[in-house]
Amino acid sequence: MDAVVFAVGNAKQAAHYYSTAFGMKLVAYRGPENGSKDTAAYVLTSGSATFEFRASIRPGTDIARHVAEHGDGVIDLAIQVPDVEAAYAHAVANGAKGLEEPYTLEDEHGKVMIAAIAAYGETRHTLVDRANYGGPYLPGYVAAEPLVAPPATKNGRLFQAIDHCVGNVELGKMDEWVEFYRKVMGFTNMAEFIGDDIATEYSALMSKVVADGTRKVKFPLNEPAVSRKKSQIDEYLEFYGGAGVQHIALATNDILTTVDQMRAAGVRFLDTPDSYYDDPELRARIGEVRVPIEELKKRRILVDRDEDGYLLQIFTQPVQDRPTVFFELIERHGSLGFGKGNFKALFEAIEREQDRRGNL
Ligand code: TYF
Ligand code: FE
Repeated sequence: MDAVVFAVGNAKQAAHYYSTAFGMKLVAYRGPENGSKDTAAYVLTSGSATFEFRASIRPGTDIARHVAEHGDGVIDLAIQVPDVEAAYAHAVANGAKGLEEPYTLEDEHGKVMIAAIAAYGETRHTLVDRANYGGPYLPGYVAAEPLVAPPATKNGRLFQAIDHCVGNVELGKMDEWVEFYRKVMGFTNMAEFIGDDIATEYSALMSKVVADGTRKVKFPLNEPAVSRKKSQIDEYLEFYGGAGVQHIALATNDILTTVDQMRAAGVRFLDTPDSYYDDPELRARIGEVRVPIEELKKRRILVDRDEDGYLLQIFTQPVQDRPTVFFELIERHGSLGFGKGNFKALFEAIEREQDRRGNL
């Protein structure tokens, strides 16, 4: 993953939130002071994860329209590729809608090659080759000083990478988008999926995961399933105004400290009932993990084990007023999955929140 680009109403305040609550470091800026007439953009990093927050500084721009329509949300999942021209040509030849033909950006730090293709909804994938670039982000951006001191952790951050990025698409569209990632991007299906069986029982969604050959880029895709209550995916689609990015999972090596620090900074997480931790079946299934279950229970962190190992995970509440984008924190110990064993508890927690929002 190169970067996740968010369109927001107020990028200055978003930069502050992701600095103070997510422990990210402001590294670059672009705005009217350095030649951007219409937009302000703040770039923050945490390990290899890069987020850009872009806002309109005047009416009538495409960012202003995007935010008016969708609220704060993700406009671009930018991906690094070794050869932008070849990737773009392959994508378009296999049915992708081209948004920007390959071009070069250049400044005193070097050269970046860029192209862009359309993905689900109004989301795009920018294809980036920054192998010959040494600047803070991209040409056109200037280096910026961190807003606050780094988090008090061993390596001065709360997470070190983007683990996966999940998209919600309309009913009946999941397989079309899986095909898109297979043909256009050369991705393959990962084993984990939520099919009809799980959907009808409790989840009200179907899900498949596609990933690149290195498994560095992992994109689960959800579609709503028909159920008695409004699916959490339907709720997203209604409030976002169509398909879009649902959650970004952030990899941490110390999920206990990350959750403690984010909570202390005001981030709210989904709650999990005590019964989850007290269930003897769960205890037997997960066996020994690196901390006592009591430590997980205190923080409402979920745990799942499969044939390769285990993972710890927790989900934030939506991070804007609309019930749309949220984050996941994930600490992997061998497991390559997405927490299949937690789907029931997780979806029940999400449904409790939907009920609080008046879902019928
Ligand atoms: O990415 C995943 O698949 C897990 C589980 O609406 C998940 O994080 C799947 C669907 C969903 C929320 C979480
Ligand atoms: Fe996830």
